[in-house]
Amino acid sequence: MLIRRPDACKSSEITPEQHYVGRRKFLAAAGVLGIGAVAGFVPNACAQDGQDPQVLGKPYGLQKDDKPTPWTDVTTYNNFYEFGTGKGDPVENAKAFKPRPWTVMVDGLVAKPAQYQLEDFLKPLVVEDRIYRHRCVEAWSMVVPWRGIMLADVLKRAQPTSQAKFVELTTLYDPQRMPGQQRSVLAWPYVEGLRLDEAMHPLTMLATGVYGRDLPNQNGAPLHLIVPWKYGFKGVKSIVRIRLVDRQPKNSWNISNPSEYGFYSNVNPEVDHPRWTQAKERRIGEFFKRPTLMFNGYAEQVAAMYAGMDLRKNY
Ligand SMILES: Nc1nc2c(c(=O)[nH]1)N[C@H]1C(S)=C(S)[C@@H](COP(=O)(O)O)O[C@H]1N2
Ligand SMILES: [Mo]
Repeated sequence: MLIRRPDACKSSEITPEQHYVGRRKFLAAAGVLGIGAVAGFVPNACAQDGQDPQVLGKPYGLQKDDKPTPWTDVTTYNNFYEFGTGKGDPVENAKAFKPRPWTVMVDGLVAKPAQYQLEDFLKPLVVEDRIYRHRCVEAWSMVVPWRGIMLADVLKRAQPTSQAKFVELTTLYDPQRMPGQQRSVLAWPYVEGLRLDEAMHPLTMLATGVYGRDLPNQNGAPLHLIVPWKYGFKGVKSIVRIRLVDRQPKNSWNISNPSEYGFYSNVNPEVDHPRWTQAKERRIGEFFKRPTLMFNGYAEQVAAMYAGMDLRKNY
């Protein structure tokens, strides 16, 4: 199989098969299938350090014409208000941010609450590369090769009690290190929540990387929640606390503007934002708009969780 690389990119040691399945899976798949059985995505942008970004991982819910959004777009077009409200602000203003050392607290209604150093938090858990669709509430979208752990594995380790019904996830609060927090654009720290079944869903990830690399600061290093059937703002960045609670948590966007941002925030082309349509989206890097899909294309996997709920009321 031929992999064409942009000339400016150095070739790397990885094989085409590894592009597709990721290193760990590759070893297993190579044994079972024989090498060379699968097609790979061609990396379509060069990383700033001159190495190829690796499109690793298994695609989840991708449509026929979905291709990974170039590394450069994924890492320079960001929403991260702690580092400014412009799309280009986070990559500039988060340069000096140090996401190590980092501590994560898992507490609330669990049998085993604990505060972890990031390395200990991650060490026993399975890391996977997964390509997901990503839809922002602002009607643009991307396709992103994330690397990360499953939130379900984190929760199982903590052992939620029978009273636990929701999970609340919180960004670091440190206005010195996150200068955007010196202005009251949002209720800081940024908080998001999921119902326990949503948090336990096998698609729900905590990203630790993208394109096979450690997560850049602007993408929410070192831990960024990824819930691919919901609008991007549910995906709280730079998480320091995961708390199990018995009531629906208050989420930052809902606090600042309840009529525009609900708790569920499921991608739904039939429920418009009060100020714009959600029926279509602009894929970053493309000119023509695409129709938005129910649950961002993940209906088959997640619709059952919302059976019987009025999704206009629970927006
Ligand atoms: N702490 C925090 N998390 C955040 C945000 C933010 O401003 N602060 N923005 C959200 C929004 S609106 C989106 S679309 C995604 C963007 O993630 P990305 O930059 O990795 O694509 O992060 C979400 N998580
Ligand atoms: Mo967003």
